[in-house]
Amino acid sequence: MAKTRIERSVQELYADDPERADALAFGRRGALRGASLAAMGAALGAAVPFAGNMPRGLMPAAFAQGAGPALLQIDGKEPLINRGERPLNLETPEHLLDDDVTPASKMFVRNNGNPPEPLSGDWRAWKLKIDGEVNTPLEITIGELMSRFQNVTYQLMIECGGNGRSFFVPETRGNQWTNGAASCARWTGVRLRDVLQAAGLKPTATYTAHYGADVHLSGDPNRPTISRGVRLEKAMEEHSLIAWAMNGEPIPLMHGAPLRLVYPGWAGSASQKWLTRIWIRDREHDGPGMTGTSYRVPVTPIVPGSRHDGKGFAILEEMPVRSVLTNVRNGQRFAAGTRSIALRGKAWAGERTVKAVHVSVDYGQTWNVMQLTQPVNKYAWQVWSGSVTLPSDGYFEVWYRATASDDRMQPHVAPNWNPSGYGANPISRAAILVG
Ligand SMILES: Nc1nc2c(c(=O)[nH]1)N[C@H]1C(S)=C(S)[C@@H](COP(=O)(O)O)O[C@H]1N2
Ligand SMILES: [Mo]
Repeated sequence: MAKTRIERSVQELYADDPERADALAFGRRGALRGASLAAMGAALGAAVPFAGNMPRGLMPAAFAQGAGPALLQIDGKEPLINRGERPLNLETPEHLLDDDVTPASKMFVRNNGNPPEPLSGDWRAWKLKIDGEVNTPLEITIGELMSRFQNVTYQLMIECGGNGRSFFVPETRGNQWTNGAASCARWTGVRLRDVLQAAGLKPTATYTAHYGADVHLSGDPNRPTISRGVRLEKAMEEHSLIAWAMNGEPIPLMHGAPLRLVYPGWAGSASQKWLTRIWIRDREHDGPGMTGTSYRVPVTPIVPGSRHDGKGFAILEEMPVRSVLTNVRNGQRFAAGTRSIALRGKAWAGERTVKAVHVSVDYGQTWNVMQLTQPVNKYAWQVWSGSVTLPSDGYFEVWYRATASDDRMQPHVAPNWNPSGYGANPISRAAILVG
């Protein structure tokens, strides 16, 4: 009879040394059996009905998140996941992405520096400068933007380029986001292209460069916290906005009051908050956030964990396909005898639409097709829903994955490892316990 010695709890071992835990639990035959199966069940808190399908080399979802994340509550917000206080970075717990339109109270916060002081006086007097490769540089107030150009409202995704970063192996530097550095609020403003056309683009106009009023952590007023830009094609896209309102209200301070850019579907870092200046350049912008490995990804795969200066990398633009589960939390318990669970979530795919969401509760042997709404406009997320049936009580993992209109699907592991950790969108997983 094969013997498996488990010298410490499986859970402890997974936390400490996942590879060794895996080798011990799965043994040479690569399947959970005998004592290791019992130990796994004990650690997970229930029998594992689909243990035979449990893949070796993948940490059980119940262990993957470690201890519950630390929360932080700031004014006007629900408690969000604390990803650092200086600068302030808050992640939305996945289950708080359940609203069709993300309210300000649940929106993730990503700051590279310190937000400016709250405005006193009329926010409509805030000035935006447009200069560089234009015929008529503009200095225009929000009030003038409102009256001179067509006002539009769209529901738009803003997603941090590093969303999902914590799924990279090995770990990369940067905020260890899970899936919650994403929002989909209703933004009101004017099209950037209308304003650029009013300024008159010179034939040399190639790229935008954005500046905001937040303050570099060093305190140096002349040092931008972040200054990214986009190719002119994206700036001229009809959903690229200069926005002054979110969900029908003035933009909250943390989200860029009183004026910000919104470039939906692309890395959120281009969506400059506290916007003061758009410099039109005759070449690719080279401000902080545009060089080295910052918002840049390998064109051909590099060795995970290797050092790289970013030479030959491409600028991160469109975000990849991703899904979130919003009505069930990782680790949630259900009453004994529960055999059907309703599930609901969101999915989005950068520039594209999502064409399918699939859910598996047996480690990927069978996939259930979920229902999926159409986006309310381009760049809005889609709502998925459906139900799964369970054969018995026990420990299960809900795996959910979206497929984009170009047939790209969330992969089994975070793809294209890169030093700063962009674009990680592996199949998402939530542990559930029945009984
Ligand atoms: N001025 C300024 N704009 C900024 C940032 C910043 O630090 N300063 N962070 C960017 C990044 S990296 C992201 S992901 C989004 C986050 O927007 P939110 O904080 O409103 O959710 O804002 C972008 N705009
Ligand atoms: Mo970001």
